[in-house]
Amino acid sequence: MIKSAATGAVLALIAAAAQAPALAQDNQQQGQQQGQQQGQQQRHDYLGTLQAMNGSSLSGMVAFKTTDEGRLIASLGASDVSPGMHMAHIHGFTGENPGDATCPTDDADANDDGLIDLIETEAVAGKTLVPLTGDPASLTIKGAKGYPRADEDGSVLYLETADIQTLEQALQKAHGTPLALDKRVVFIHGLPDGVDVPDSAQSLPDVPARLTLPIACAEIEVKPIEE
Ligand SMILES: [Cu+2]
Repeated sequence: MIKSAATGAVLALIAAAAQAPALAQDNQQQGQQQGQQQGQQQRHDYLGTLQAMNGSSLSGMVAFKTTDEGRLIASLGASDVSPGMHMAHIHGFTGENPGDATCPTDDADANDDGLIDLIETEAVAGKTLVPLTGDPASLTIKGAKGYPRADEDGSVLYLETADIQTLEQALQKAHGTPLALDKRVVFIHGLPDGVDVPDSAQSLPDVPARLTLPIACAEIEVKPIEE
């Protein structure tokens, strides 16, 4: 498998974060440091390859790593992204035993307008669950700070950590569903400025479709991360 620059960058980020307790334990009590052996069985790594949608040429990947300290390290690396902020979230089905969300194929374009809009993804990918922002566990979607931002060269590097227990509790309260990352997908949203979006493209209430149209999707799978 040939790794893109973004893939390499994200793997390096993940490895660095896992080895940097100061970063990984941000906002957490210092006293919770414990031996590497403890909790080893509960650790999982998750990876997903971003597939471009809706005319984007984006490439990249997402990764989630759980740490012995009960933190989730979320990271996203991508290239060929239009400069500026892009909403990005974990999407999936709700309920105690959620079904497996998948990335939409061309068949998802129900109204045949050539775009797969946010609403058209729901049949196969469920709803918006966890924002990739500065505070994922808040589950704040609209107006949240810290969404991934592409630089002038179109590169995105996002890295954030969250307390897994806080996140699980928030998801139970809001959606009655566990985190269950291997049943989820990640979407990156937001077409470039100036792109003509047909009125047929549906969106969230009061949010222009240009901002919510997906530009990439990744199915999350349990995978060992090479370090
Ligand atoms: Cu989303």
